[in-house]
Amino acid sequence: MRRILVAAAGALALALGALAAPAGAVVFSGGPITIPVQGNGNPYPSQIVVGNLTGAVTNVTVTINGFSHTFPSDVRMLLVGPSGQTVNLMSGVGGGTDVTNATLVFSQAAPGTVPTPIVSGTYRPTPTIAFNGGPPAPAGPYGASLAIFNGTIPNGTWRLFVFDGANLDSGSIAGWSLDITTNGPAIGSFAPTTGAAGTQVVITGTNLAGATGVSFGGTAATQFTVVSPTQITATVPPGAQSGPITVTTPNGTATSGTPFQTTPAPTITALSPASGRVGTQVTITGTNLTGATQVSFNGIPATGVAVASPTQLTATVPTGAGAGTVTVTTPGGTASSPSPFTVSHSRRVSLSLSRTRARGSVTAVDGFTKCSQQVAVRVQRRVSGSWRTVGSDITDGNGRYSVGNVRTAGRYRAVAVRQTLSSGDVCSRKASASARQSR
Ligand SMILES: [Ca+2]
Repeated sequence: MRRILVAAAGALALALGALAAPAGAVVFSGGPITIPVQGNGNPYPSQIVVGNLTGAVTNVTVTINGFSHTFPSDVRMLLVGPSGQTVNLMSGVGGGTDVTNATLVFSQAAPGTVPTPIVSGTYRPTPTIAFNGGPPAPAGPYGASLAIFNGTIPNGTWRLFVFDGANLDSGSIAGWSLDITTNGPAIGSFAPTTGAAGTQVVITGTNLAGATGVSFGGTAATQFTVVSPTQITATVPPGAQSGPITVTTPNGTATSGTPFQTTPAPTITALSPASGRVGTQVTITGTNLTGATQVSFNGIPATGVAVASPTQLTATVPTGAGAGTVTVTTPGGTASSPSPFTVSHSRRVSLSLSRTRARGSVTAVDGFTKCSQQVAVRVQRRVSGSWRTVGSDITDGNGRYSVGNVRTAGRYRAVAVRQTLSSGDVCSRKASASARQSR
């Protein structure tokens, strides 16, 4: 229904969209509004609740979608921000020419105002007459520039009051939205999304410049680098639990929408047995052992590692291992045993007798040379049913010993005595086969 006959058909909805929203703008959408023949729109106002933005507003654009009316100059639109600032977006504009399903973007940076007749486009607010809607719309005077919102806090309820100021002719709005840009930080994404302490994480977002702090699950990162206003690299701190990442700048604190998952550090609580030879299978009990990539005995990688459960794994004492701390390395870190594992080293002792001397060597079966070199050897003769030491020596760098005093006829043997080294390694006692000296 039109009060004035106009030949033109409804304006074409031209998608001009020349002014893209600034980088980092966040869009919030509101629902449809019915515009009656005369009076307040329904709802009055239409509301958009904005939350979780940081910092202060630096730009707001408003989009009116699906605007239709048979006499658009009847329409008044007032936007009210959460702190009470107002902008008369469009009142008394468009004359009597039908507008059908137009998209009107209000941006203070647009070059022009809403034209008559109305076509889709991006425009500055165009209040050609006063907004004189009643409560609950606030009383005037009203702002005419969207810059009035700059510097305000964006979070809260934004209200759009629409009403029809003249009889006859009605219309509708399909929906509306706010594109809000702030100077506050925001986190868009981060990678990787899981990791252990020490993992470097790339955080991508906006307004990250000047960051003074980064945290993972509430634990402050001690190392982070602001690469650019849109990127920070940060290292997951020790002890961090799974949880959101935050970035704090002088303009606020951004919180990631999803948690960073930390890989928990492993622990070792017990070794069973706590001592043994090379080749012994040891059961290691602890926590967070899943995914163990290496088990070491005093720095020597174990063989036969098998993870039975998150709290238990087995490993075999490797050749070359000495006494010392057992470590388990998982993606979450490296755990050390609370007490050392003791390695006992089996030995072989050879003996040959000349007319005057007993000679031979000590060999560590597992190759652990500290149990063959510089170790004590006693040479003994069998006397009246027991072994009596006739001489002793310390082996040389090749494990060899040499003892005199074997001229007396009888049975002899050489004994490498049990020794516990300062490292905790145990060199097992071993006697050679006996040999006979005959005169
Ligand atoms: Ca009307």
